Amino acid sequence: MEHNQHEVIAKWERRWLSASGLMSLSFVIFIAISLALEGTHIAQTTSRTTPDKLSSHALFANPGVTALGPGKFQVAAMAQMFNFIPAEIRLPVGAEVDFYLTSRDVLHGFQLENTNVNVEAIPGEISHFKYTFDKPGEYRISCNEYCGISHQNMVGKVVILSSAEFAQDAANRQADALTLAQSGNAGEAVFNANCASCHQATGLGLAAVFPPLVGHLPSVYNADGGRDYLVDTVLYGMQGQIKVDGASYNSVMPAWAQLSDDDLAAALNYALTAWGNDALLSNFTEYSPEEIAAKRGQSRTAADNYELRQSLGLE
Ligand code: HEC
Ligand SMILES: [Cu+2]
Repeated sequence: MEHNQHEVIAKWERRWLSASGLMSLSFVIFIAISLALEGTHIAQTTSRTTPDKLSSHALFANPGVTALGPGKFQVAAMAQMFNFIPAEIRLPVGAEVDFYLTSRDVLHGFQLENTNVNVEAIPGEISHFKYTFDKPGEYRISCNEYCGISHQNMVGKVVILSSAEFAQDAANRQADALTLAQSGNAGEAVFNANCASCHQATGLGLAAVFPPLVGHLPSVYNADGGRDYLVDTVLYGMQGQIKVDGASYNSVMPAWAQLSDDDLAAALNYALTAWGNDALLSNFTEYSPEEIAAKRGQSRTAADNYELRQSLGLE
């Protein structure tokens, strides 16, 4: 190689090296600027827990909004396949919020539209971050970490109301809760909040992924041992390959022990009688909360329930 050519190459090499050096430097500067001026925070892990302890956890046993003082709120939120609990967070404008976030199963994201909030929901860890909502309106929460087949449907929202609306809202919710409890529609509310993300509000499920409950659940109930099996399944989950109406499903039904006895009894009663299912039941008596309570605290697993299901003689 000629001496001259070598010089030229060395010159270009130096240019490229300084260009990439400058680029790295500018990235560091951008990060420093966003930390210092844009109010970017890094969420802190405040403590650890495990998903099975959440139902008795001080923060997560009753997830949602807690007023801490004038304009100050605490929100305990959980992510799970494939929704956020609570699905909707309602707060007054100006609310200074301490968020505590965890996951009940796998890694999820918690990204709040039009804000700089973008936090990972990590099973076993509780992330803490603060945000002040200065503008009224709706902020969508989306999961931005792929978490499974229905990941794209995993959304929630924060609704920021005027102070007057917020006060009215609280009064309305109290009244609603009362009518719901009186009219016996509690089961529908529990089902839609917890079960519909997979089995769908129509009970039709999702082809090849989540089994339908319409037209199917009564045959499980009517089977010998079916009534007990359903309680075990909502309390401890179920996993294994099953066939429903000729189609195969092989996924995970999560455990719902974190829901109260009343809620679980109501959800089962609803799913067994909604969508025309009631016409297919034989000898149906509604589940009572006591019946759910009596089956708690066992060391059953989702695999045990699969075995139990095999013994019911379905299909
Ligand atoms: C994350 C998705 C998901 C959610 C949420 C969910 N389920 Fe399921 N469920 C499943 C899957 C998947 C199966 C089938 C499991 C398998 O393939 O082994 C199932 C099975 C069932 C079964 C057993 C059906 C049978 O044929 O044995 C019942 C009963 C049931 N779910 C009720 C509920 C109720 C009630 C809720 C709400 C409290 C709920 N599910 C919430 C995914 C879900
Ligand atoms: Cu997710």
